[in-house]
Amino acid sequence: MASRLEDLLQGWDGEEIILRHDLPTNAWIVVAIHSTRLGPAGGGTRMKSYPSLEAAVEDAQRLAEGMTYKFAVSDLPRGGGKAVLAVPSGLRDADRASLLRRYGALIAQLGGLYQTGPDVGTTADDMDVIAETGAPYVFGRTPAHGGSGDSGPATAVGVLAGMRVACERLFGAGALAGRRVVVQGAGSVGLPLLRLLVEENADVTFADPTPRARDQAHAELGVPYLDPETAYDQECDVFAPCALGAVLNERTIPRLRCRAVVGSANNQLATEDDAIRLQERGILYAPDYVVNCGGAMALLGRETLGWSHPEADARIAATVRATLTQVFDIAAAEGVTTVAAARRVAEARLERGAASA
Ligand code: NAD
Ligand code: PPY
Repeated sequence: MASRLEDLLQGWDGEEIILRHDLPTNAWIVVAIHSTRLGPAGGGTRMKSYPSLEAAVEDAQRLAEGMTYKFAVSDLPRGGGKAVLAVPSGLRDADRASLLRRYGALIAQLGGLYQTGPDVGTTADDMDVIAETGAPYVFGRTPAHGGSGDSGPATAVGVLAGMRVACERLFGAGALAGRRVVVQGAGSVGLPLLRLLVEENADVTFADPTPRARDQAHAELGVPYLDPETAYDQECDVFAPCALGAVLNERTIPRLRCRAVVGSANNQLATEDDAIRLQERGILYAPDYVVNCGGAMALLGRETLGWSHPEADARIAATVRATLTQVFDIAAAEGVTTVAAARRVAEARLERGAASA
């Protein structure tokens, strides 16, 4: 009988999985290349502890698939990939740095097949370390090391643009002033998103279980915070998941009291059925990869295409607006979920891009 790991590897529709055990730290390195139809695979490096190797492989696979669609809707010449460093809990700083250097050497060995950047659990400083051995295939280094730095603010620009489009659909006007928005997670995307929403005079609250993140956002912006457990139950116009994946599921969707979901988290839906659950509840869902492409666009645009910071922000807002409008139009005209509509838009661009490559 095939093991669960074999099932995951054999059942995946992506191109390649590179799996390496790092003996000195007992970590697993998983590089998932989902598609190179539009170009070399790009996607960040996630570092965290997983309950099992299988869970790490599955996460890398799902995240890499999301990157394929994200680049397709961003009209950037990259395919989808993602790496997971599944580390034992309590990894010491020196061990962490040496793992990152060995991981960089693996990226260099792949010779450009996979190009990385930050994701949950890694920062611009970590990209500097990975680039010591992994250059030139590392995006998002610190500005001091020649990179474009934290991609969170650029991602927030795209999420804000997505919220405007959703509000236009629901209320006939995209202005966010007075709109009640609940932001789940005040990290590298959530905090700059909160800043933008406060500038727009939105009526914002947020939740974050990490005291440092919560206190920073509250002290800087004066916005009220919620118990993270109650975030789903808040009556609001827009719920913005900016923390974890799989937060929209059969347990949370019945609790939601929002009109729309627009957030940055990758893989927000636990299963495909959750798109139908949202539709049945009349909640307008902005598919994650359509609205969270800002970080990827800024990293590649600023580091390989010569975009200035303001140019990147303008392109991100315009791209999210155009794609999300198209997705909502298809969903409304054909009665399909926004997830199915987004998939169709992305697949069409993949076909077109592959044909012209
Ligand atoms: P981050 O780690 O900087 O921030 C996440 C925050 O969420 C942390 O402050 C954490 O304490 C908080 N959090 C954890 N569990 C929570 C819960 N149950 N309720 C509320 N808050 C909780 O991560 P990030 O870079 O801001 O990314 C957030 C999400 O957006 C991730 O899913 C990431 O994959 C996705 N994303 C990020 C970018 C980017 O540019 N950073 C781009 C695309 C997608
Ligand atoms: C994401 O948007 O989830 C990313 O992983 C961003 C990214 C894109 C390209 C290289 C590295 C990171």
